[in-house]
Amino acid sequence: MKKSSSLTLSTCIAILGILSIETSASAHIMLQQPEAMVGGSYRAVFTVPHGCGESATTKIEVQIPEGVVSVKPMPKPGWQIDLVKGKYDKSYKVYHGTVSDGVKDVTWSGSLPNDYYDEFVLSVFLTDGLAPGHMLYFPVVQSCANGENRWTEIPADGKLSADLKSPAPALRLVSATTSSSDIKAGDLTISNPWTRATAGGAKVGGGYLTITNKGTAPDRLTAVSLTAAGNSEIHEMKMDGGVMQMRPLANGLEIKPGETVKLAPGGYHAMFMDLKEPLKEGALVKGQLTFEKAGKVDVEFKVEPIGFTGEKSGGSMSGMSGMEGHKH
Ligand SMILES: [Cu+2]
Repeated sequence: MKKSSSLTLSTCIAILGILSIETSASAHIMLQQPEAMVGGSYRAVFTVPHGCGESATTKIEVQIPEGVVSVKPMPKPGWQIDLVKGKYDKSYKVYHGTVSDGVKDVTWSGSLPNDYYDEFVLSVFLTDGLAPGHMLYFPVVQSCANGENRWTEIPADGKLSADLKSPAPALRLVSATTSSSDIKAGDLTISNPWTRATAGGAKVGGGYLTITNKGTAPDRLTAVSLTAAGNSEIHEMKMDGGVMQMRPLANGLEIKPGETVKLAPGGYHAMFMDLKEPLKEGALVKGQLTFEKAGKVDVEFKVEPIGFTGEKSGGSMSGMSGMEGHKH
């Protein structure tokens, strides 16, 4: 082959051809929301991007893995639904009681031309029998007017679905927000109090945590304190004329029944002032929260590294720079 600085037309076509084949091969049947919490319900949306080669899809069969219960398919106009029910390997706790049998296989029959895309939806419950941190696989058999695709391959330990030709749609299981380190105070659950390490003799810091109100009445966070700080306030950050501003919440922070309020960089936070000593990474610093109804609650703020922005960082670094420019 002659070496040339510009690609010939046939080379372009060849490359484009290869690309389009690779694109269609990687367009697997997948779950739209690839992560869910165990011990809760989950809306499993299977996306079907193509048929078998050029052939129209006529059937989508989803096999329900053990530990997934209360399976209900969403009806689809033009598609017939068939359920296969049976006994589970064991019984599982659902909201009110236990179940030991149910839907194990769901099939939609209809027609989806290769040129079209569609979604097939199941409402399910992910029982506590499932292990957070692991992947859960929903094997799918896609039948077409001509042939079938078996999306049933499950990676061996330490291998990735991406390495497989026809991987089963996968769901990453995560633990429910309630962890053993959560603090309960009446109807409130307080989780993950943290702050940031300070450097260069900084006298201010931010405090962050999550509060959930599982009761039927509102409560209010009225004060925060930190043993290492001379003074602490509850602040909010707001955009004001295009500038991020902080201000103390004179009446504290309301936590409505059934709601979760997050104190996080870029939003509500505790403002620790007149720090008596630097906050050292890895340390636990004692503090206290005061609620109107739940009363005083002792907490420990974990000191995270400088620049830490919380588990879902995103663009919340702006919260930090705003804080550094904060004057009292
Ligand atoms: Cu502040």
